[in-house]
Amino acid sequence: MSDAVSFTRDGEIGVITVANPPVNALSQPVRAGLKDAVQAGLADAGVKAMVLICDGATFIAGADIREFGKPLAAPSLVPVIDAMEASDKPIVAAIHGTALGGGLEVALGCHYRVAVPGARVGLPEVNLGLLPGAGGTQRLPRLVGVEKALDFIVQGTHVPAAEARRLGLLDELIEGDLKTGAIAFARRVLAENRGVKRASALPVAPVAADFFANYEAGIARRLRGFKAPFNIIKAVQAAAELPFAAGMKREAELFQDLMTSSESRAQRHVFFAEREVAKIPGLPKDTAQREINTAAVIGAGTMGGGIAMNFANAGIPVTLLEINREALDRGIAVIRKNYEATASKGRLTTADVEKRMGLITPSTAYDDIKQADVVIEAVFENMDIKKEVFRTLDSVAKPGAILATNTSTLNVDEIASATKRPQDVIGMHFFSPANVMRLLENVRGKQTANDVIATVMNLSRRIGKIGVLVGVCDGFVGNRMLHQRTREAMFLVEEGARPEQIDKVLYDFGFPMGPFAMADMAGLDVGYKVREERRKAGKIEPRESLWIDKIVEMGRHGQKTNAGIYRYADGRTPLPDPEIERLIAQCARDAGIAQRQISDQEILERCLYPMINEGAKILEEGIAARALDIDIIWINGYGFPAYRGGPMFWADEIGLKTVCEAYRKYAGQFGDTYWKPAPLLEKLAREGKGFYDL
Ligand code: 3H9
Repeated sequence: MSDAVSFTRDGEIGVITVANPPVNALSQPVRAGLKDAVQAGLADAGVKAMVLICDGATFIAGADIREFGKPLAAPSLVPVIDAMEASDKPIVAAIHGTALGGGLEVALGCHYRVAVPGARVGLPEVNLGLLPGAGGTQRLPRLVGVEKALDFIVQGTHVPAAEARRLGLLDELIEGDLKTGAIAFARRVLAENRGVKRASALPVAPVAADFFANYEAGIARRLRGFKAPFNIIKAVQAAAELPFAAGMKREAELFQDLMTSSESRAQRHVFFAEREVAKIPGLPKDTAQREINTAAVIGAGTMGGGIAMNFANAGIPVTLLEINREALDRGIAVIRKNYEATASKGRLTTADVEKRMGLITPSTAYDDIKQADVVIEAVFENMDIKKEVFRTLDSVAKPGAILATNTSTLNVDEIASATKRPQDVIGMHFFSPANVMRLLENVRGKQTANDVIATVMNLSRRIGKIGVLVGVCDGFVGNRMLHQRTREAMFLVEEGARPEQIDKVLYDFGFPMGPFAMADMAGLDVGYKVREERRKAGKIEPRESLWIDKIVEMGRHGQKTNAGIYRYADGRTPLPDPEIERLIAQCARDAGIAQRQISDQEILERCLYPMINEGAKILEEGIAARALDIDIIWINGYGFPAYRGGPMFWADEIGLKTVCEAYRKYAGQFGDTYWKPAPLLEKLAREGKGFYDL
């Protein structure tokens, strides 16, 4: 056998044990070991049945993703599973932790499956831009039916054992010791002469002729741009229409098609990047952490309320502080309404709602937050107000409490300077709606202590967020790059592109909506106020685009006033408005700009390349430590399509030379005020390298 797989005996039951930490992935030694173990069991006349079980925290969590993209060392997984299924001695998969992807496919190749109640099973390959390529698309429909199998594989969720048992995917749930229970189950199979139950031999229950076309139509909009869900439908259709062997062949072709696709390359990159962001360069893994048992949030507005919900959801008691009693009551009512809406969709029980509400303590007195381990300020975005709050926090918070600001634009160091403990101050920039959006930009100040950073990064994970560490600068990483896109989009409109054309180009690229539809949704008055402040502070842009401000001055603030850049007949569908078209044309004339036809390609380049260039500056300045930090921010906070891997990964895919050449072209056309490539971008392009070669 191999070190990764062992074979022992418990009387007439052969026990195959996989031990390949951390997640028992199906690396080559595991595949080879499984093959040998089954052969050993078959060769041993004393063995009548076998149990497959795993050491460590989990059952096999899938193929070894690190082996992808390279030639696969033999044996490949399919023949290993086929050999297991072909065994005439029953094999029982004993599942704990998670049986995922290739891991579940191994279990589906076994004749029986038992699991501890806390186990979860799933075929999450879709999240890596793949499909289950070791028989999952062929065996699962035979066990649970076509529709359930499709939902299971297209959604890629980790399904709890009890539900998997109901679906018919598991044969039994084992309370108590899994190994003992699984061996007892195998003995029962023998005693009752149940024989081998091969999933591949089961028929597939027929579905309506238009079932697959309808299924595809049902997901087409939501999953546009992703390739894997559509290949999955084809593979499951093959299971329904072809004999098992032919279906397996089709599955292999569709799997290979995905494996070599740019979409899967990007999604695999995202899988590792999401884990990598938690590892901070220069911050030792064993950095001590502060204990976080209680939290407080200052400000019960939309943001503060959403932030408090994250703590309650994670079971951490949180005090929500708001000086104004009415605002506090309103904030608490909104939180309750949010929870009740979730409960009405069946995603929370009434008891859960009460439990979470019970974890949120409303307060109007700073005295009540004296004992909080972490305090997050979410008050109005104004430096003087924030400083005032931090001065107060400095005087009331217990020593060692982490003092965080949710600012999205202001200088964290300046906020920290209002305290005598800048080492305890950090930014925690949540994205709206704060209880939904996964991204958390954690902003390290000049003096933020290492243990504060380590604690906040870990806390992000505890409250279900993906925390990315960034440094202090105007707009941090996300908004600083977004600013570039917004500026060019406004210029493009002035030069003759229609707002709806720009929105469509970015929507088709894969963003959930275009910048102008988004601006109308967020409210145009917000950006207006920011620009006003900037102008008052004397920060005048070399080229100012005034048309949006004119729209705001007409009282059109976006969706909430039923009119903004677009008009809204039904309150939410953006419709182009001839009045706005005339206004834009007039603004262009006033600015001496001749309007022209603008190609979709120019729109894409001018909206996205400046973001990449800004990303290069952000890396040069050390505001983000790695390109992957930027990519994870954009995917989780701004809807950059995961199947393109994030702006920096995408830039590497198209080649930095291409980006640089476009910069030169636009500098020739518009001057280099906004079209000067960052030194890092130029250097990498010259060297034929990408951001991920750094
Ligand atoms: C597949 O199976 C294809 C087949 O259908 C077809 C074959 C022909 N491989 O997430 P964690 C690493 S596709 C390699 O932090 P958790 C991970 O990078 C696969 N490495 O832990 C991390 O490394 P590090 C289908 C893997 O407890 C460490 O393990 N399966 C793999 O929060 C710990 O991971 C999946 O998509 C892997 N498959 O969550 C499952 N998985 O410490 C993917 C993890 O160096 N995995 N690593 O940063 C997961 O969903 C979670 O890791 C799991 C544990 C739930 C298992």
